[in-house]
Amino acid sequence: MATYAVGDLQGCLEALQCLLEQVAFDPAKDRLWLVGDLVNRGPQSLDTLRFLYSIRESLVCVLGNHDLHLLAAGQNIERLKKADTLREIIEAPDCAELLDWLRQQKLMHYDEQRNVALVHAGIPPQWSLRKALKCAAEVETALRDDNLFPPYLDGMYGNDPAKWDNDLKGVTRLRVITNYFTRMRFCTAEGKLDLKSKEGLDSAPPGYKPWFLHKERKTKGLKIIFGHWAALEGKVVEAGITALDTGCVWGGALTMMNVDSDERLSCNCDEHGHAKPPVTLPISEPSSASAPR
Ligand SMILES: [Mn+2]
Repeated sequence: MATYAVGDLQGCLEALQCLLEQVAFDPAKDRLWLVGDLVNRGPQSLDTLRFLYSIRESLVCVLGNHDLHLLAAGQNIERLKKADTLREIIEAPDCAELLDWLRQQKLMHYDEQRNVALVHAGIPPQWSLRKALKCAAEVETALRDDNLFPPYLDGMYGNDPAKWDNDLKGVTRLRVITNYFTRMRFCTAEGKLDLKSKEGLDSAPPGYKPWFLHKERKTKGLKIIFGHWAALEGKVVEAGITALDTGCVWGGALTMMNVDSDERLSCNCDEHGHAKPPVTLPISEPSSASAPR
């Protein structure tokens, strides 16, 4: 029995299948942790969701911003934007079943035995593990509650307020929690968010740092696995912190790690998010030759 964590899928089902084959993943014995952003932008959002649903008993899944956007579009299709590739899901005959399952997923998973947390974007520096779990649970409760679900999705969008305050109430409170767990990259030591910069470590606005690099961060000692930030290319040198989004949907790769050994493997993708045929070295054929798929 092995436990693997995989980066943002964004509808790149071929790459996921390629990695599961490489480790001979057995849903009856093995476990797969997903950092969220299961769908959108990539080529096979509906098929990806259907596949994950079929092995749901073997999954631990936290929600990303694109997954929440899908849930919101499921309530109101007008929310779909031009770049979204989610319409096929909304119009599928099994949409309700798939989104009902998605709604039950968490914002944060904590494995006590391993002392590992799984989140989509991160945990703000000013929150302890306990605080983070409490706040995640507030959103998870709203997601599962038929009365709270629609107003939560309505009020979820937006960048303000930029910073947590214990006195925040209602949908505003849930919006800040959601932004921390699913959209954060750079923030101040006090947790004030900058949601505009999306590039690498050196693109921090003055006074801001990547959420995991603040000296005062209260979750030091906890292992944290996250996705969302493709520009990091999976390269983070900070004790306990593992970045798994290597941009498969943007012509990068899908990365998977064994949660216990930290061993990583990846599947390269083309610019449309399709898995590239495995490269065999030494290359004896012209590099332009691509095997028919
Ligand atoms: Mn994301």
